[in-house]
Amino acid sequence: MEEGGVASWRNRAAKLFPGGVNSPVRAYRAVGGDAPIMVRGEGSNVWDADGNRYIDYVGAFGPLILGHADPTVTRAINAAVAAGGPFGATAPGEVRLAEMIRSRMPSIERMRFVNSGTEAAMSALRVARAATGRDLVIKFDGGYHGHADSLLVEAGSGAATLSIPGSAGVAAPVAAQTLVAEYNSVDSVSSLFSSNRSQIAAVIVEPVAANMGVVPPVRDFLSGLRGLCDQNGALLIFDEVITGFRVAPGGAQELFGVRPDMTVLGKIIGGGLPVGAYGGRADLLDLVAPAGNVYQAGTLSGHPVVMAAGEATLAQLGPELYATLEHNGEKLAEGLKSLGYNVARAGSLLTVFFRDRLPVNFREAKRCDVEEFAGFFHRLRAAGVLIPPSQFEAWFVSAAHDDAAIEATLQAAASA
Ligand code: KE4
Repeated sequence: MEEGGVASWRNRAAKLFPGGVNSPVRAYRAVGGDAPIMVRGEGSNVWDADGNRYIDYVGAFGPLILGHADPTVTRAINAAVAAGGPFGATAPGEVRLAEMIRSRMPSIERMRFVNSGTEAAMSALRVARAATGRDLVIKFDGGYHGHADSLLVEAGSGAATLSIPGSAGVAAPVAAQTLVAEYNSVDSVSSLFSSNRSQIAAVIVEPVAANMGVVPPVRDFLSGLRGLCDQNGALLIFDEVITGFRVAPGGAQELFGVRPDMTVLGKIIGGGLPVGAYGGRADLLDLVAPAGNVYQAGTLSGHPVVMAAGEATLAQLGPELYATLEHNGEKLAEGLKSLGYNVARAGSLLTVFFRDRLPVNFREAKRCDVEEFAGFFHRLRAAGVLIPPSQFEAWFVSAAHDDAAIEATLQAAASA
């Protein structure tokens, strides 16, 4: 066990990192209370530095579809580490993992590995601008695609369609290149295309929104985006960093039968190690250096250990695994509903929303009672169940959450 308890580690971290964390959501600002210090994970459980065990629905925010410390993934990582590298050169693991991805997502004819979802999303937008010669892109209010400047924007006020910076440090002219539409509203996208004719390079969308809480696409939303992009000469980019290989073997694009021009991936394809990838039509990816003139590079892109973890993960994602994920997700969601909670679910992703009706967009999601959510969060935590510390995140159910874990979760929720 690491030396020192939670308080000691938290104090040391507070002196080193902004807010004491290496990613904001971990600081628990949305729910209050003391952020945890985790030291071990196994299956569906995590332990903090004081030895407290939790049933974990954070799952590192998505990568751990098999649960913590999957033995096969761990063995693959250990073997890859022992083999040396990275090499600053292509290695077989990149080829094997890319072939696995392409076999499951045929829209990804060619791809490039990077080291985070952020890198993947910003690179895909760069390709889209190069391919179309246009500068503007459309994202959705409540959609999150990493922290690249052009994606940290908020909807302009009122009629103004130009966005304003969503973070300090984002230059206004950069923010103005991104237009913000309303999720599940094809009309809001259509009007942006009409008022910005021939200027929009791409629409980037989470095919199942998971960063406003889980908000599935309404009928004809995704196909409507496909049609608008085709009519207006723009590219459709699916951000499948969360949904990829989770909501179906071929991701949301298989589940909903809509083929994007490019796809952004992350999380699961790295088996818990730092990864991202963007890919799609061959003619688009061949614009990327050194094949083309869109520059993008990365010292550790395609890292052999990351590729081995991703390969060992995807290799286990077969029909039985998806049946288990669906069983686990459904059992948990139906159990929570029977306790009176309002639950949105997409496979093994779910969110308990504290409002009378399930939201269909971020404007509605923001009307949730976040105070009530915070109370629910802390009562579950006290009962040994850890969910993401924000109303606007998804619970990540893994294949390792067996019936006992789910029943214990429901017992905790019954009195939360
Ligand atoms: P990363 O750069 O964090 O690897 O990926 C960014 C990203 C891109 N696209 C989608 C749909 C995402 O959900 C993310 C990152 N997800 C958040 C959780 N909602 C990561 C958690 C965090 O920021 O610490």
